[in-house]
Amino acid sequence: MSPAPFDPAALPASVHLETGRGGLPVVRVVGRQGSAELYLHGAHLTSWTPAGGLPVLWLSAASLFTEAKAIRGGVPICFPWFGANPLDPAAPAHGFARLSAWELVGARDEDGTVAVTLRLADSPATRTTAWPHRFEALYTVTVGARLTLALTVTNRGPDAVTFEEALHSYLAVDDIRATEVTGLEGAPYLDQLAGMSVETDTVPVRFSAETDRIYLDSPAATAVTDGSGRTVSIATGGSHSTIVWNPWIVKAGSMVDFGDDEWTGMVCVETANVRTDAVRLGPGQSHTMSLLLSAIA
Ligand code: TA6
Repeated sequence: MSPAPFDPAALPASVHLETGRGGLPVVRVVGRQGSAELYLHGAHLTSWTPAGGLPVLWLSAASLFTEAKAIRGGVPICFPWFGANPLDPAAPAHGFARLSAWELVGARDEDGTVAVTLRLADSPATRTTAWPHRFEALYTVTVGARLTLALTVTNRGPDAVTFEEALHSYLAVDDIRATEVTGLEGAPYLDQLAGMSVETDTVPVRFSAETDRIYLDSPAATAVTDGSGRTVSIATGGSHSTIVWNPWIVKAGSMVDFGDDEWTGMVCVETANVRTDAVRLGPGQSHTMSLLLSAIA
């Protein structure tokens, strides 16, 4: 059952639907507990700043705000596949969700914490892709002193479906060379830069070159410390994969929407269900994947 049409005039005073960069519609949240920007293009969260704190998400200064391209930074939504599509080499990397126009279907401010819900459902465009299934996705961004992201996918078709998903979070760091990711020690990972070889680290993830790791059946909690004294903790629900990525110098220089020197200021720690952790839903079933970000200065 599709939700009742949402009346943008019913928005709380802390939520504004405006025209953002590139003329793309953006939901701007200015709540007592935190502020954020959420583009309808891709349901793309481009910024979150807890009240009295520093921005937690990284956004490239070279990002292209156009419907033809995913925004670089923030939290892209990868759905219904991760990376290249194995059935269709011409399909967009990381699926169609981050290239789609989502609709605003809900917004509420509860004591300064603001929740905004966007919706995407199958369409003639999605039904001609390598994943042609009937579905509804609801994405709720809850902006406060902490940030909660929750992606609920419902199978609206008559058959079971399997999909991959990732909340591809770009976190701002003081210097990637002084940054470490804890919580994944001892967990096996696929090294995407070494033919998907299976490796294990007994120490926190540290960075001295391009790093691209897929942890399957991964722990539910990680944390990022960047040498500046700030720690960002990531607690997940319904997620069994974690991806850790920094492009380093050469790959950063190869991306038109990524500044050549920006690689030092970001790390991706992605909350996901990919490869053998892909989600399988029977007809009418739903699945929610969530993450909770807390910044501890
Ligand atoms: O999450 C890591 C990754 O799969 C990397 O391999 C790199 O491709 C990154 O995602 C960014 O992908 P994008 O399609 O957004 O340029």
